[in-house]
Amino acid sequence: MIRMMKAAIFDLDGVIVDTAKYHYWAWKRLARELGFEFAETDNERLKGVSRMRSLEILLEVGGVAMDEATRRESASRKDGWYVEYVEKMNPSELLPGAVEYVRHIRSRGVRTAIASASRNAPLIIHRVQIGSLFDAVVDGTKVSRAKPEPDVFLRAARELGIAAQDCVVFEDAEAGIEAAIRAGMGSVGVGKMDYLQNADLVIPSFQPLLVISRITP
Ligand code: B16
Ligand code: MG
Repeated sequence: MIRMMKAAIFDLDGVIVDTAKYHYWAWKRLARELGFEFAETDNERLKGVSRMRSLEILLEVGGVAMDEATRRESASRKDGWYVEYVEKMNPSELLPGAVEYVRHIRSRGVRTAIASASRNAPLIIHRVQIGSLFDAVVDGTKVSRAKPEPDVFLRAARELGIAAQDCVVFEDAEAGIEAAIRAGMGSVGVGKMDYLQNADLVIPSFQPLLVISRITP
């Protein structure tokens, strides 16, 4: 289906910045305290999913049972460690080509938004100084149903005032591509084909799009 991109909706972690490593370090620390090791390969399963769902996956990996109150306390302890890393972030941690691409499409009149599962998205955006590049920011505090449900992208489209079919989502996680499809939007997977094969287009980074934007009128 050929569509006009009137709005571009960007996931944050894995698309604009790489905070996955900070999530990993903090979850790994929690796992150690609970008496097991959490491998980087298992961390792939946490990308794009909510904080509480991430904890569920972690506990599944470690074979640990935990009551609801302890789950809440553990998730918030992990978040404290994660936020310590995020507070030290700066613009050098922006992923290559992302900001240039956002600037380019904005100069062509495309509206832009961030749609992230993270409740820390506003802090990250502030630390890497990209707030002025987006017309709307929808984070994990604004929607109750996480990706792969389409809510976060539909809310972003509503805030931008653009119909879903005219939006294109940029995502690094399988759950995010699924959410974009369910929202009736176009999708660009940023990363490896293995996880993103359902996207309309998969790119390893923003660099190829920047090259195309330089050679097309
Ligand atoms: P928080 P995204 C997601 O960000 C991360 O990819 C995922 O690993 C994390 O569990 C989720 O945010 C929630 O983050 O604990 O900060 O609320 O990719 O949707 O930008
Ligand atoms: Mg992501």
